[in-house]
Amino acid sequence: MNKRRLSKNQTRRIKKQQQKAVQKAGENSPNYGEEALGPEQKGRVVAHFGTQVEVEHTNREVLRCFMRANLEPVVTGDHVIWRPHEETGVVVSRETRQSLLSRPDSYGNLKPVAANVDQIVVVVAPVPELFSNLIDRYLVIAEINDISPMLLINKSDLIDSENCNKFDELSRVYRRLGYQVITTSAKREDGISDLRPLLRNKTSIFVGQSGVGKSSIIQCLLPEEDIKVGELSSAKTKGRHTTTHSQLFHFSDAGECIDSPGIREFGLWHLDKSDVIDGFVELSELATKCRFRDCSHHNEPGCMIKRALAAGEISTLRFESYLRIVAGLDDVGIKAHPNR
Ligand SMILES: Nc1nc2c(ncn2[C@@H]2O[C@H](COP(=O)(O)OP(=O)(O)OP(=O)(O)O)[C@@H](O)[C@H]2O)c(=O)[nH]1
Ligand SMILES: [Mg+2]
Ligand SMILES: [Zn+2]
Repeated sequence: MNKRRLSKNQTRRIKKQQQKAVQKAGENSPNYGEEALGPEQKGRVVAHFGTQVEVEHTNREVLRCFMRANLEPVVTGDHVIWRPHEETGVVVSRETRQSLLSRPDSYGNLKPVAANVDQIVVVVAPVPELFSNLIDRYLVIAEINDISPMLLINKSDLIDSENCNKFDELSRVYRRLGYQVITTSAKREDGISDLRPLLRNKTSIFVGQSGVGKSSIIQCLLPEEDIKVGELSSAKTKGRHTTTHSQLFHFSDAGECIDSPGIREFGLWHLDKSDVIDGFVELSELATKCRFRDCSHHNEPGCMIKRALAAGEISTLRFESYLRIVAGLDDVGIKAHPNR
């Protein structure tokens, strides 16, 4: 369950956005009469395209569905009730969510990304180069939504004597914090058998920058699926946003994974300072012990975080990352840039 409390302003803003989305979906809904629709059935949203969704129902059959007018927005991973209409269907209601992963877009609107997700797999690679503190931004989102994160370093075939220190350090820092870190090469199919058991019985979403190989890894896990991956040339550039919508796939034994579109930026403007510190597992507990309740952890006496830093008990990189995220919190509505 979501353990954080939203401020009144945040709640108001989210409500307003939802109303807008409901209105938009309603405008695009066909107006079928009750008698034209078949009986109610259960299903799960496996893909989301603007105002339509793909719903998987019995026998893993997938059907394009419209939304009933005035229905709250649904996203990939949602369990829904739908009613058939000729070759299509209409989603008439949404079941309660166990979790919801949302993140703000570059215009400051909070967008739901996927629902009923248990695990966030943050994928990074030597190419494209990692946005500054992107991993920590994802970890904050995961921690405050109570969705367990893991870190996946892909393209291990591109790790060489020049960049290996950086990736060793990354693994060390995050393992020390208790996070699972795994290394793969989708190209050589290395590490895939280590990854597979970590995804069993869970719904995992693969997230990260465009071009890091999210779809390629899912293709290795599910060779029978036909998943679109980026052109070879884009591996050398920043990536081209090959995946355009979140899509849910099943593993043959148990569990699901969701491929999601790569991101360009990742603002955290919708959070406040206390949310951010909650997302830094090694800082949140210490912060409660600082002498001053409103300690900014800069220069105050009795700051436990400063003390732990001096004793080498916490990573300077992570602390700097925390400060940078907090410093960018006031950029509400401004196009947030990850390198701030
Ligand atoms: N060398 C190498 N290249 C890889 C590896 N995994 C993926 N690639 C290449 O990286 C490029 C991008 O891969 P995708 O799987 O499309 O990346 P993505 O993260 O899904 O990108 P978006 O859908 O745009 O978010 C493609 O050219 C892949 O062939 C790997 O392990 N090693
Ligand atoms: Mg992709
Ligand atoms: Zn402090």
